[in-house]
Amino acid sequence: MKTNIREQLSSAPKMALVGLVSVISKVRSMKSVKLYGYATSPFVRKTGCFLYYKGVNFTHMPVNPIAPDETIGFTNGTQVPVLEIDGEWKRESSDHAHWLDQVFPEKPLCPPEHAEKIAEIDDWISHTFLLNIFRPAVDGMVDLKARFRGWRLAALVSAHTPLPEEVRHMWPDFVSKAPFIQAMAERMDLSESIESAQLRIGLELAAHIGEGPFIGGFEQPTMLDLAVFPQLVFGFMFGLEARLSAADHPVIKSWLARVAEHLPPNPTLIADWMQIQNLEDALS
Ligand SMILES: N[C@@H](CCC(=O)N[C@@H](CS)C(=O)NCC(=O)O)C(=O)O
Repeated sequence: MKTNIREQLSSAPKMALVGLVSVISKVRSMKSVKLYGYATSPFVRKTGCFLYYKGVNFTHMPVNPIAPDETIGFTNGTQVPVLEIDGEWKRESSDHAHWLDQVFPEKPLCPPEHAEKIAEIDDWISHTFLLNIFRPAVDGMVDLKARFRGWRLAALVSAHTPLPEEVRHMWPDFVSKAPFIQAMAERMDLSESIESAQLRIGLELAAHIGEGPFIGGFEQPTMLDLAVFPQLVFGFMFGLEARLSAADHPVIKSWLARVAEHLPPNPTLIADWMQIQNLEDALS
């Protein structure tokens, strides 16, 4: 018994040293990760969800859309999201998924064995699903409902980077006239009505989920699920829509519940104190 205690006592400093060394090496291997952007951008929310899903510690660096130079001047551009890892930075949200997989291989966003199928569906997400989110802005936020939406978006931006009152008032017009939105308009089929485009894209999404459990029939979430999910819940959680309309489709509703299990309760980057409704309530 005595020997045991003595042995234990003599090994205690060694164990403490081993613990200390492992803490030091963890701290050393910790990367500095920053995500620059405003959370009203679907592309910023997408990269945000990549980081949340992987469990990577990161700092959200809010960018003021009317003064982007203050934060992302180092890129010589105005486009968000910008992901920075240990001082190196990249634009383009889909490229972020591949970069994150290289730096943090656990929980791959694009498992190599599925890369081809993922690239194909990601193309639909970028050029159809995400593009269509900007359709109301392209059509001009002219009716009162659309203007309320625009004002709420301005309030959400203001929660992080306060905008002057006049700017908030004019936000729906600013958004509609933004050059990048005008450029998107050129890639849209404006002959299809908003309602019919929304319905068609919703059905296409349900087809991509199919039997699931995740988009493309994959067993684990990938960059595809994380690109779509935050867009479908954002409006409901933050006061842009009263009901979670995406959950009207049973396939999409159960998929939303499955993806939600892999993310924090607020996966959108918008400050918690701006949240109006809980996703749990809509999915239960
Ligand atoms: N293909 C890019 C699109 C990013 C994008 O369009 N970002 C918009 C915000 S939603 C933006 O930064 N617009 C301002 C600008 O381009 O000057 C991506 O996937 O990251």
